[in-house]
Amino acid sequence: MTIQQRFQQAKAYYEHWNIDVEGALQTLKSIPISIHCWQGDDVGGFETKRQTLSGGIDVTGNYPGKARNGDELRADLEQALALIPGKHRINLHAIYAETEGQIVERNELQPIHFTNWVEWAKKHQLGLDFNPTLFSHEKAQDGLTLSHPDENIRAFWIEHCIASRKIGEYFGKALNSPCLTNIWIPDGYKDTPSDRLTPRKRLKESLDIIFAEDIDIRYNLDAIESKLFGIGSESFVVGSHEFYLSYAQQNNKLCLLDTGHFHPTEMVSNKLSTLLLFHEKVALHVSRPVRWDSDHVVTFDDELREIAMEIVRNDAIHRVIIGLDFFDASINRIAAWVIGTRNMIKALLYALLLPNDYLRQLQESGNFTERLALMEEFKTYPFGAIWDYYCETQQVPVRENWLNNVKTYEKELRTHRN
Ligand code: RNT
Ligand code: ZN
Repeated sequence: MTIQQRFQQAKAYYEHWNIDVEGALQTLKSIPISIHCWQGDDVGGFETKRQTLSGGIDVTGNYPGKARNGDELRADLEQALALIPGKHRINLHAIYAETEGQIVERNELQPIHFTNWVEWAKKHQLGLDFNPTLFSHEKAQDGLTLSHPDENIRAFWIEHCIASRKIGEYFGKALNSPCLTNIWIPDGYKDTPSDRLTPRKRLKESLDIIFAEDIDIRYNLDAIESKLFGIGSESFVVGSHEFYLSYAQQNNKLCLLDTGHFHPTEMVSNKLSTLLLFHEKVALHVSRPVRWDSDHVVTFDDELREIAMEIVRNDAIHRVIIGLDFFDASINRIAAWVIGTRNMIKALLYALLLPNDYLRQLQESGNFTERLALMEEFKTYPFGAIWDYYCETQQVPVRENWLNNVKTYEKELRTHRN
Protein backbone atom coordinates (compact mmCIF):
# COMPACT_ATOMS: atom_id res chain seq x y z
CA MET A 1 0.00 0.00 0.00
CA THR A 2 1.19 3.52 -0.74
CA ILE A 3 1.39 6.26 1.86
CA GLN A 4 -1.60 7.87 0.19
CA GLN A 5 -3.68 4.67 0.43
CA ARG A 6 -2.77 4.12 4.05
CA PHE A 7 -3.71 7.72 4.71
CA GLN A 8 -7.14 7.31 3.12
CA GLN A 9 -7.78 4.22 5.18
CA ALA A 10 -6.68 5.87 8.42
CA LYS A 11 -8.66 9.01 7.63
CA ALA A 12 -11.87 6.95 7.59
CA TYR A 13 -11.27 5.88 11.18
CA TYR A 14 -11.02 9.48 12.31
CA GLU A 15 -13.93 10.64 10.17
CA HIS A 16 -16.10 8.15 11.92
CA TRP A 17 -15.69 10.47 14.92
CA ASN A 18 -16.29 13.58 12.83
CA ILE A 19 -12.65 14.57 12.97
CA ASP A 20 -11.65 16.82 10.09
CA VAL A 21 -8.31 15.28 9.14
CA GLU A 22 -7.52 17.62 6.23
CA GLY A 23 -8.41 20.58 8.44
CA ALA A 24 -6.08 19.26 11.13
CA LEU A 25 -3.21 19.10 8.64
CA GLN A 26 -3.90 22.66 7.50
CA THR A 27 -3.87 23.85 11.11
CA LEU A 28 -0.68 21.94 11.86
CA LYS A 29 1.04 23.67 8.94
CA SER A 30 0.29 27.04 10.50
CA ILE A 31 1.98 26.34 13.85
CA PRO A 32 5.58 27.52 13.98
CA ILE A 33 8.02 25.93 16.40
CA SER A 34 10.88 28.10 17.59
CA ILE A 35 13.95 25.88 17.21
CA HIS A 36 16.79 26.79 19.56
CA CYS A 37 20.10 27.25 17.78
CA TRP A 38 22.09 26.24 20.87
CA GLN A 39 21.60 22.48 20.43
CA GLY A 40 24.02 22.83 17.50
CA ASP A 41 27.09 23.84 19.50
CA ASP A 42 26.39 22.90 23.12
CA VAL A 43 25.39 26.47 24.14
CA GLY A 44 28.88 27.66 23.17
CA GLY A 45 28.31 30.74 21.02
CA PHE A 46 30.86 32.59 18.90
CA GLU A 47 32.22 35.25 21.16
CA THR A 48 35.77 36.29 20.34
CA LYS A 49 36.63 35.92 24.00
CA ARG A 50 35.16 32.42 24.43
CA GLN A 51 33.80 31.65 27.86
CA THR A 52 33.02 28.31 29.43
CA LEU A 53 29.38 27.44 30.02
CA SER A 54 28.10 28.65 33.39
CA GLY A 55 24.82 29.59 35.02
CA GLY A 56 24.03 26.22 36.55
CA ILE A 57 23.20 24.53 33.26
CA ASP A 58 25.29 21.74 31.79
CA VAL A 59 25.80 19.92 28.50
CA THR A 60 27.29 16.44 28.66
CA GLY A 61 28.79 14.38 25.85
CA ASN A 62 31.40 15.01 23.18
CA TYR A 63 29.87 13.78 19.95
CA PRO A 64 32.13 14.96 17.13
CA GLY A 65 31.34 17.65 14.59
CA LYS A 66 29.82 20.51 16.54
CA ALA A 67 29.38 23.80 14.71
CA ARG A 68 32.25 26.25 15.33
CA ASN A 69 30.93 29.39 13.68
CA GLY A 70 27.84 31.00 12.20
CA ASP A 71 28.25 29.46 8.77
CA GLU A 72 28.57 25.96 10.18
CA LEU A 73 25.66 26.41 12.56
CA ARG A 74 23.43 27.76 9.80
CA ALA A 75 24.42 24.90 7.49
CA ASP A 76 23.53 22.40 10.22
CA LEU A 77 20.22 24.13 10.86
CA GLU A 78 19.44 24.01 7.15
CA GLN A 79 20.06 20.27 7.19
CA ALA A 80 17.76 19.83 10.19
CA LEU A 81 15.06 22.07 8.72
CA ALA A 82 15.06 20.01 5.53
CA LEU A 83 13.95 17.03 7.60
CA ILE A 84 11.25 18.77 9.64
CA PRO A 85 7.79 19.35 8.12
CA GLY A 86 6.38 22.89 8.14
CA LYS A 87 7.77 26.45 8.40
CA HIS A 88 9.45 27.36 11.64
CA ARG A 89 11.52 29.90 13.55
CA ILE A 90 15.05 29.94 14.90
CA ASN A 91 15.80 31.02 18.44
CA LEU A 92 19.13 32.79 18.97
CA HIS A 93 21.13 33.83 22.01
CA ALA A 94 23.25 36.97 22.25
CA ILE A 95 26.42 34.83 22.24
CA TYR A 96 25.67 33.94 18.62
CA ALA A 97 26.55 37.47 17.49
CA GLU A 98 29.09 37.66 14.66
CA THR A 99 31.58 40.43 15.29
CA GLU A 100 34.33 39.56 12.78
CA GLY A 101 36.95 38.92 15.41
CA GLN A 102 36.30 42.16 17.29
CA ILE A 103 35.61 41.99 20.98
CA VAL A 104 32.18 43.53 21.48
CA GLU A 105 30.97 43.61 25.06
CA ARG A 106 27.49 42.22 25.51
CA ASN A 107 26.09 45.55 26.63
CA GLU A 108 27.27 47.01 23.32
CA LEU A 109 25.75 44.48 20.98
CA GLN A 110 23.75 45.89 18.10
CA PRO A 111 21.58 44.71 15.23
CA ILE A 112 24.58 44.93 12.92
CA HIS A 113 26.12 41.95 14.71
CA PHE A 114 23.21 39.80 13.60
CA THR A 115 22.84 40.76 9.96
CA ASN A 116 24.12 37.37 8.75
CA TRP A 117 21.37 35.67 10.71
CA VAL A 118 18.72 38.04 9.39
CA GLU A 119 19.81 37.67 5.76
CA TRP A 120 19.81 33.91 6.18
CA ALA A 121 16.39 33.94 7.85
CA LYS A 122 14.99 36.04 5.02
CA LYS A 123 16.36 33.64 2.44
CA HIS A 124 14.77 30.65 4.16
CA GLN A 125 11.58 32.44 5.26
CA LEU A 126 12.23 31.87 8.93
CA GLY A 127 11.23 34.01 11.88
CA LEU A 128 13.84 34.77 14.55
CA ASP A 129 13.54 34.85 18.33
CA PHE A 130 16.13 36.12 20.79
CA ASN A 131 17.61 35.77 24.27
CA PRO A 132 20.09 37.98 26.08
CA THR A 133 22.89 35.78 27.50
CA LEU A 134 23.33 36.35 31.24
CA PHE A 135 25.70 33.45 31.90
CA SER A 136 29.09 32.20 30.66
CA HIS A 137 30.65 35.58 31.50
CA GLU A 138 33.02 37.00 34.10
CA LYS A 139 30.32 39.40 35.30
CA ALA A 140 28.09 36.39 36.05
CA GLN A 141 30.75 34.49 38.00
CA ASP A 142 29.11 35.13 41.37
CA GLY A 143 25.97 33.43 40.13
CA LEU A 144 24.16 36.78 40.23
CA THR A 145 23.36 39.22 37.41
CA LEU A 146 20.26 41.43 37.45
CA SER A 147 19.94 40.92 41.22
CA HIS A 148 23.64 41.40 42.03
CA PRO A 149 24.34 43.65 45.05
CA ASP A 150 26.95 45.51 42.97
CA GLU A 151 25.25 48.31 41.09
CA ASN A 152 27.83 48.28 38.29
CA ILE A 153 27.29 44.61 37.55
CA ARG A 154 23.54 45.12 37.52
CA ALA A 155 23.92 48.09 35.20
CA PHE A 156 25.98 46.01 32.76
CA TRP A 157 23.31 43.32 32.54
CA ILE A 158 20.48 45.85 32.36
CA GLU A 159 22.22 47.43 29.37
CA HIS A 160 22.66 44.00 27.82
CA CYS A 161 18.95 43.25 28.15
CA ILE A 162 17.96 46.61 26.66
CA ALA A 163 20.38 46.04 23.78
CA SER A 164 18.80 42.61 23.29
CA ARG A 165 15.28 43.98 23.11
CA LYS A 166 16.45 46.34 20.36
CA ILE A 167 17.98 43.44 18.49
CA GLY A 168 14.64 41.64 18.87
CA GLU A 169 12.86 44.70 17.47
CA TYR A 170 15.24 44.65 14.50
CA PHE A 171 14.48 40.96 13.86
CA GLY A 172 10.76 41.60 14.05
CA LYS A 173 10.89 44.52 11.62
CA ALA A 174 13.26 42.91 9.16
CA LEU A 175 11.38 39.63 9.04
CA ASN A 176 7.89 41.01 9.42
CA SER A 177 7.13 38.73 12.33
CA PRO A 178 7.41 39.67 16.01
CA CYS A 179 10.47 38.35 17.81
CA LEU A 180 10.08 36.85 21.26
CA THR A 181 12.92 38.15 23.42
CA ASN A 182 13.17 36.01 26.51
CA ILE A 183 15.10 36.91 29.63
CA TRP A 184 16.40 34.06 31.73
CA ILE A 185 18.92 34.71 34.50
CA PRO A 186 20.79 32.15 36.60
CA ASP A 187 20.64 34.20 39.82
CA GLY A 188 20.42 32.23 43.01
CA TYR A 189 22.25 30.78 46.00
CA LYS A 190 23.76 27.38 46.63
CA ASP A 191 22.83 27.46 50.29
CA THR A 192 19.92 28.67 52.37
CA PRO A 193 19.64 32.45 52.02
CA SER A 194 19.39 34.75 55.00
CA ASP A 195 17.42 37.25 52.94
CA ARG A 196 15.17 36.30 50.05
CA LEU A 197 13.46 39.62 49.63
CA THR A 198 16.37 41.94 48.84
CA PRO A 199 17.62 40.07 45.74
CA ARG A 200 14.06 39.77 44.44
CA LYS A 201 13.49 43.47 45.00
CA ARG A 202 16.63 44.22 43.01
CA LEU A 203 15.52 41.92 40.19
CA LYS A 204 12.18 43.71 40.05
CA GLU A 205 13.91 47.08 39.86
CA SER A 206 16.28 45.88 37.13
CA LEU A 207 13.39 44.56 35.06
CA ASP A 208 11.53 47.84 35.47
CA ILE A 209 14.49 49.71 33.97
CA ILE A 210 14.90 47.16 31.15
CA PHE A 211 11.24 47.41 30.16
CA ALA A 212 10.98 51.19 30.59
CA GLU A 213 12.32 51.48 27.05
CA ASP A 214 9.18 51.39 24.97
CA ILE A 215 9.46 48.91 22.12
CA ASP A 216 6.61 48.27 19.71
CA ILE A 217 4.97 44.90 20.41
CA ARG A 218 4.38 44.52 16.69
CA TYR A 219 8.10 43.78 16.45
CA ASN A 220 9.22 42.53 19.83
CA LEU A 221 7.47 40.60 22.58
CA ASP A 222 9.11 40.33 26.00
CA ALA A 223 9.11 37.12 27.97
CA ILE A 224 10.55 36.22 31.37
CA GLU A 225 11.54 32.64 32.23
CA SER A 226 11.36 31.26 35.74
CA LYS A 227 13.31 28.44 37.34
CA LEU A 228 13.28 26.30 40.46
CA PHE A 229 16.95 25.46 40.93
CA GLY A 230 20.22 25.09 39.07
CA ILE A 231 23.64 23.60 39.71
CA GLY A 232 25.06 25.96 42.34
CA SER A 233 21.68 27.56 43.03
CA GLU A 234 20.07 24.56 44.68
CA SER A 235 18.60 26.39 47.65
CA PHE A 236 17.28 29.58 46.14
CA VAL A 237 16.53 31.03 42.71
CA VAL A 238 15.69 34.73 42.58
CA GLY A 239 13.52 34.49 39.45
CA SER A 240 11.08 31.89 40.69
CA HIS A 241 7.74 31.01 39.10
CA GLU A 242 5.65 33.18 41.45
CA PHE A 243 8.04 36.05 40.94
CA TYR A 244 7.73 36.14 37.17
CA LEU A 245 4.08 35.16 37.14
CA SER A 246 3.32 38.21 39.25
CA TYR A 247 5.69 40.44 37.34
CA ALA A 248 4.26 39.38 33.99
CA GLN A 249 0.71 39.88 35.20
CA GLN A 250 1.41 43.35 36.52
CA ASN A 251 3.51 44.53 33.60
CA ASN A 252 1.86 42.84 30.66
CA LYS A 253 4.81 40.62 29.81
CA LEU A 254 4.79 36.99 28.72
CA CYS A 255 5.47 34.25 31.21
CA LEU A 256 7.75 31.63 29.74
CA LEU A 257 7.37 28.17 31.23
CA ASP A 258 10.26 25.78 30.73
CA THR A 259 9.08 22.20 31.24
CA GLY A 260 12.30 21.38 33.11
CA HIS A 261 11.96 24.18 35.64
CA PHE A 262 9.46 22.73 38.08
CA HIS A 263 9.30 19.99 40.68
CA PRO A 264 9.51 16.59 38.96
CA THR A 265 5.81 15.84 39.40
CA GLU A 266 4.63 19.40 38.70
CA MET A 267 3.45 19.53 35.11
CA VAL A 268 3.45 22.48 32.76
CA SER A 269 0.47 20.96 30.93
CA ASN A 270 -1.61 21.60 34.03
CA LYS A 271 -0.59 25.26 34.18
CA LEU A 272 -1.50 26.31 30.65
CA SER A 273 -5.26 26.66 31.11
CA THR A 274 -4.73 28.95 34.09
CA LEU A 275 -2.25 31.13 32.28
CA LEU A 276 -4.56 31.30 29.28
CA LEU A 277 -7.36 32.59 31.49
CA PHE A 278 -5.31 35.49 32.78
CA HIS A 279 -2.75 36.23 30.06
CA GLU A 280 -3.19 36.95 26.40
CA LYS A 281 -0.15 34.91 25.41
CA VAL A 282 2.09 32.32 27.04
CA ALA A 283 5.51 31.11 25.95
CA LEU A 284 7.06 27.67 26.33
CA HIS A 285 10.47 26.09 26.43
CA VAL A 286 9.66 22.49 25.74
CA SER A 287 12.41 20.34 27.18
CA ARG A 288 12.70 16.95 28.90
CA PRO A 289 13.93 16.83 32.45
CA VAL A 290 15.28 13.43 33.50
CA ARG A 291 15.41 13.53 37.30
CA TRP A 292 16.53 17.17 37.12
CA ASP A 293 16.63 20.02 34.60
CA SER A 294 18.79 17.87 32.34
CA ASP A 295 17.57 19.24 29.00
CA HIS A 296 17.28 15.87 27.25
CA VAL A 297 15.93 15.72 23.70
CA VAL A 298 12.14 15.94 23.68
CA THR A 299 10.44 12.57 23.17
CA PHE A 300 6.85 11.71 22.24
CA ASP A 301 5.91 11.11 25.86
CA ASP A 302 2.74 11.60 27.88
CA GLU A 303 3.58 15.11 29.02
CA LEU A 304 4.43 16.30 25.51
CA ARG A 305 1.08 15.04 24.23
CA GLU A 306 -0.71 16.55 27.23
CA ILE A 307 0.87 19.95 26.50
CA ALA A 308 -0.19 19.69 22.87
CA MET A 309 -3.73 18.73 23.91
CA GLU A 310 -3.97 21.78 26.17
CA ILE A 311 -2.89 24.04 23.33
CA VAL A 312 -5.32 22.49 20.85
CA ARG A 313 -8.31 21.95 23.14
CA ASN A 314 -8.15 25.46 24.55
CA ASP A 315 -8.06 26.95 21.08
CA ALA A 316 -4.72 28.49 21.89
CA ILE A 317 -2.48 27.63 18.97
CA HIS A 318 -1.87 31.32 18.30
CA ARG A 319 -1.62 32.25 21.96
CA VAL A 320 0.99 29.73 23.07
CA ILE A 321 4.40 30.47 21.60
CA ILE A 322 6.14 27.12 21.34
CA GLY A 323 9.91 27.05 21.67
CA LEU A 324 12.26 24.15 22.32
CA ASP A 325 15.12 24.04 24.80
CA PHE A 326 17.34 20.99 25.01
CA PHE A 327 21.01 20.30 24.48
CA ASP A 328 22.48 16.85 24.20
CA ALA A 329 26.10 16.51 23.09
CA SER A 330 26.18 12.73 23.38
CA ILE A 331 24.33 12.16 20.09
CA ASN A 332 24.40 13.64 16.62
CA ARG A 333 23.28 17.24 17.16
CA ILE A 334 21.32 17.51 13.93
CA ALA A 335 19.46 14.31 14.78
CA ALA A 336 18.70 15.83 18.20
CA TRP A 337 17.01 18.82 16.55
CA VAL A 338 15.11 16.60 14.12
CA ILE A 339 13.91 14.15 16.76
CA GLY A 340 12.82 16.82 19.24
CA THR A 341 11.13 19.10 16.70
CA ARG A 342 9.40 16.30 14.83
CA ASN A 343 8.09 15.05 18.17
CA MET A 344 6.67 18.43 19.07
CA ILE A 345 4.86 18.63 15.72
CA LYS A 346 3.74 15.02 16.02
CA ALA A 347 2.24 15.71 19.45
CA LEU A 348 0.28 18.65 18.04
CA LEU A 349 -1.04 16.43 15.26
CA TYR A 350 -1.98 13.78 17.81
CA ALA A 351 -3.94 16.39 19.75
CA LEU A 352 -5.64 17.71 16.61
CA LEU A 353 -6.83 14.19 15.76
CA LEU A 354 -8.78 13.58 18.97
CA PRO A 355 -12.56 13.93 19.28
CA ASN A 356 -11.97 16.85 21.63
CA ASP A 357 -15.49 18.30 21.59
CA TYR A 358 -17.03 14.95 22.29
CA LEU A 359 -14.55 14.19 25.07
CA ARG A 360 -15.43 17.53 26.65
CA GLN A 361 -19.13 16.70 26.50
CA LEU A 362 -18.49 13.35 28.16
CA GLN A 363 -16.77 15.09 31.04
CA GLU A 364 -19.51 17.69 31.39
CA SER A 365 -22.16 14.99 31.55
CA GLY A 366 -20.16 12.99 34.08
CA ASN A 367 -19.54 10.07 31.76
CA PHE A 368 -16.04 9.28 32.96
CA THR A 369 -16.16 5.66 31.80
CA GLU A 370 -16.51 6.60 28.15
CA ARG A 371 -14.08 9.50 28.55
CA LEU A 372 -11.35 7.13 29.76
CA ALA A 373 -12.25 4.39 27.27
CA LEU A 374 -12.03 6.71 24.27
CA MET A 375 -8.90 8.50 25.37
CA GLU A 376 -7.19 5.12 25.69
CA GLU A 377 -8.49 3.67 22.43
CA PHE A 378 -7.36 6.72 20.48
CA LYS A 379 -3.80 6.04 21.56
CA THR A 380 -3.69 3.16 19.09
CA TYR A 381 -5.65 4.74 16.26
CA PRO A 382 -3.71 4.74 12.94
CA PHE A 383 -2.05 8.02 13.74
CA GLY A 384 1.24 7.03 12.08
CA ALA A 385 -0.40 6.84 8.65
CA ILE A 386 -1.60 10.46 8.95
CA TRP A 387 1.81 11.61 10.19
CA ASP A 388 3.57 9.85 7.28
CA TYR A 389 1.22 11.48 4.80
CA TYR A 390 1.87 14.89 6.36
CA CYS A 391 5.65 14.39 6.05
CA GLU A 392 5.28 13.28 2.45
CA THR A 393 3.09 16.22 1.46
CA GLN A 394 5.51 18.58 3.23
CA GLN A 395 8.31 17.02 1.21
CA VAL A 396 10.39 15.76 4.07
CA PRO A 397 11.50 12.16 4.62
CA VAL A 398 8.86 9.77 5.87
CA ARG A 399 9.36 7.81 9.11
CA GLU A 400 12.98 7.05 10.02
CA ASN A 401 14.23 7.74 6.48
CA TRP A 402 15.53 11.13 7.62
CA LEU A 403 18.31 9.29 9.43
CA ASN A 404 19.98 8.50 6.09
CA ASN A 405 20.23 12.22 5.32
CA VAL A 406 21.79 12.86 8.71
CA LYS A 407 24.28 10.02 8.22
CA THR A 408 25.35 11.28 4.79
CA TYR A 409 25.70 14.82 6.11
CA GLU A 410 27.71 13.55 9.05
CA LYS A 411 30.13 11.72 6.76
CA GLU A 412 30.79 14.89 4.75
CA LEU A 413 31.11 16.91 7.89
CA ARG A 414 33.68 14.60 9.44
CA THR A 415 36.11 15.37 6.67
CA HIS A 416 35.82 19.14 7.31
CA ARG A 417 35.43 19.41 11.05
CA ASN A 418 37.49 17.78 13.74
C1 RNT B 1 18.18 27.48 31.63
C2 RNT B 1 17.05 27.96 30.79
C3 RNT B 1 17.43 28.73 29.58
C4 RNT B 1 18.59 28.14 28.81
C5 RNT B 1 18.82 28.74 27.47
C6 RNT B 1 20.16 28.38 26.92
O1 RNT B 1 17.80 26.64 32.62
O2 RNT B 1 16.22 26.90 30.45
O3 RNT B 1 16.31 28.89 28.78
O4 RNT B 1 18.44 26.75 28.65
O5 RNT B 1 18.61 30.07 27.51
ZN1 ZN C 1 14.66 27.31 29.06
